[in-house]
Amino acid sequence: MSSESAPIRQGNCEPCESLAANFERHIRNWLSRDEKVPGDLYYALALSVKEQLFEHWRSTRRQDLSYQKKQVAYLSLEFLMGRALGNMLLCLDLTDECRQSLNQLAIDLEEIQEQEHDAGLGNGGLGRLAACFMDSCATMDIAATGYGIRYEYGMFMQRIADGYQQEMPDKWLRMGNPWEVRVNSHNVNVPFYGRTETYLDKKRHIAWVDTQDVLAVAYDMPIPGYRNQRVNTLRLWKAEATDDFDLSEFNQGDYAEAVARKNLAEQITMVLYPNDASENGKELRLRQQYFLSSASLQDLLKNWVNAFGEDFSRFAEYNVMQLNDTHPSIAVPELMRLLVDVHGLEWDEAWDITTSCMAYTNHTLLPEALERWPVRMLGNILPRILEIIYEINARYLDKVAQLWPGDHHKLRTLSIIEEGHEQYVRMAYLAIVGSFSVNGVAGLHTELLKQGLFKDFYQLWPEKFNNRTNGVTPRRWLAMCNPGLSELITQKIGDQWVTDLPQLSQLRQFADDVAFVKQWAAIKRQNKARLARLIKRETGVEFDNSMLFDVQVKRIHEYKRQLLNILHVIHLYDRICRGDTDGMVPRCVLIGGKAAPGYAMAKQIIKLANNVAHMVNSDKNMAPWLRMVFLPNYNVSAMEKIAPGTDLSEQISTAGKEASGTGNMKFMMNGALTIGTLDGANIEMLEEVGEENFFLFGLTAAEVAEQRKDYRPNEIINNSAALSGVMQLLESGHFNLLEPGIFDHIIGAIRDPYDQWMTAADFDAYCSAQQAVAAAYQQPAHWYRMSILNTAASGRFSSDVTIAGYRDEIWRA
Ligand code: 26Q
Repeated sequence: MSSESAPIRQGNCEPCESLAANFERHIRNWLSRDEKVPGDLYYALALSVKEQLFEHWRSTRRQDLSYQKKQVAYLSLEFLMGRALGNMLLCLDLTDECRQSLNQLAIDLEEIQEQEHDAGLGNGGLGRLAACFMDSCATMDIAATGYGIRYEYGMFMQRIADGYQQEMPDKWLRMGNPWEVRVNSHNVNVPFYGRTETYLDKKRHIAWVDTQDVLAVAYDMPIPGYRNQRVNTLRLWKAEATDDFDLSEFNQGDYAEAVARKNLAEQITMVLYPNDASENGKELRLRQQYFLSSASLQDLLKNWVNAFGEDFSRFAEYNVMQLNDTHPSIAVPELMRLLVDVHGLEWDEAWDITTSCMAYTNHTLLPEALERWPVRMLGNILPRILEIIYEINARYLDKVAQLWPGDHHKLRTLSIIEEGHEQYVRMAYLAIVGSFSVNGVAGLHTELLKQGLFKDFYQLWPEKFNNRTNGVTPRRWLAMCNPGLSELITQKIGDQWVTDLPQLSQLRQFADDVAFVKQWAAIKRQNKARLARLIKRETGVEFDNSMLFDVQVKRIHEYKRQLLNILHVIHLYDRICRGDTDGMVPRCVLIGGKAAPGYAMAKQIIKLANNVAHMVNSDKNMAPWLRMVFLPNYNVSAMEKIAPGTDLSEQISTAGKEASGTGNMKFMMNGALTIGTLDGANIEMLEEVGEENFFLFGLTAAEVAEQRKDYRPNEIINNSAALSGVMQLLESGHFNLLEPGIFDHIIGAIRDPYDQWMTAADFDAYCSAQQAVAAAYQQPAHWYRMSILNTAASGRFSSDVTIAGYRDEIWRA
């Protein structure tokens, strides 16, 4: 390869021009104007940085297309990339050079970075995980391609009006996207609708005919590894109308109408569904899923055929597809269709290949979030795919019947098709049957899958099941977002931690070093000041960085229990009103996150947070003790300022409900302490850092399951002075004096014996843990010692560690 002898320094490969020269050329030629607007400067800089990548991007592509390595395809409906510029500069080691060149023009790099619009092509954890994985694969020299959708509108922008969430469209491409490259040569057609026909030549074939095809156009984004020479690709598909769309209408003279109708095809990639937990069953969503799956698999098969012709015997040796939840699981029957109908393989051979290539990651334990598609809808949109699903199911149920002879109940419960008034395809079952690997995303989560949701499948195929605890990339989530702390760490232990995060354990030896602790504390204070500026700008509320910064940011969901956090704030408010401030610590509480637009209870929780914040902040007596804000429009770039500036991270989900969590890891890396339940990856964080450095409280998953049988929240409330006080304030309408009744549902939910999230059950334990937090924060040496030990113990939660597990145990790449 031509790149092998190139200098290690990727950004400066001769004979390429320097970044500075390239940047000037872009400003001069491309912008052709004299006054320098920040948005244009950002665009020019981004184009220059992209050009620095081209050579290695091309050589990576060329190398990978020769199949010296196994190719990983990460299929995901979401890639929550956030901003790219800072990360690109970091990976290319161009940050300092770039800052200097800009300074010469009297331009501030940070101000330019703020011009970039977040690529918010995901809802939350699952989408951001995909982005972290892309970074780790490139850094670890794994030949991985991310396949996703180029939504015109990403995750909605959240505004708060009168305390309520309002959704605004996120037209993230309005100013153009300097990072993407449209590659017309990779266009493929994706079929929809039509019907199937059987025909015979040498053997029986099935043809899917009279389809309405949609053109998938590839837009590639570069994914550079950290200071190596690999540049992987994130390939996002855009839907466009094909030219032969509805030709008949043309001929009838309806030219203009027919052209206008092409918009229907383009709808497919118009908008990201802003739902992060419940399945919503919309036809357009199914079309998105199939569009992504089909376009991506056609692309992979095309690459293969280009290299090896129609011989697929070694395809599975060189290809693996990781399914990010069931969202792209329609890829299982689609690969069967392409191999059997298009490439002429026999069913058994195709099934062997499919089940040797596909691997499925599950991200949820909530039964209501499991995807199912009505058979009727699927059969209408994708008739051939439905036939293939039936065939897969019939052959698989034969095996089930052999294992449990005569057990009709088993057949019914294990079938991919759910019977009933309306039939459904159970996508998780399809994914499990079609994959060689099924993984959960944290230890507890995987165990609960094996014992609960997927118990029968675990009996059938124990060898398929494995755990891969999530991780986050230390490049973005420490090196880039917290330069102060990064520099201090590097001074002490060198810079190898950036690609080998477990090395952070060396920080333990400095936990009692007075000078080091002082530096550590000073950096936290600066980061808190930076966060306070953001909060002031966005909300007008002032946070004082000598106070404890107590933060909960994540999607708003009942199981995540933002409500428990708010009830605690009300309790503090109640105590301050009564003059009971013994052992209290001055505290600033920050809550942020988006509610799914159709999730009424989540929206009420946002309203409650805002109303409580308003009461707290407008009461003079509170000022020395308590501040609270709801930060609007929480997203990736906000988290880059939030995590470094946080003292206390709230990870307080009902045990057994949060599959893993990944925000918890970002906070830990940046030296926040966690108050949390035994849920998801919290359990493993606690294991790493030790109970003495973690504020643990609440019921275990097993206790939650047990107590649910006889849960009496009203008794719990009556027996708790603290919670009674809180309920009294809430029920008296203290926080909604001019809006009577608006919190009745929330109050009802807390008192409901069927409250799935058992907020009341954990309230007292939570308050006690918060008192322990307050006590600890009053001893700075002790607090910062714990803070250092948390960062030092966060090495295992690097996505590099996670990806090493995927690579060695699943992909065998
Ligand atoms: C499904 C059907 C229709 C429309 C939307 C959806 C949909 C979309 C996104 C359902 C779920 C999601 C996202 C789920 C998610 O983010 N799960 C989180 O995944 C993280 C990464 O593994 C975990 O850390 C979190 O615990 C888990 O909640």
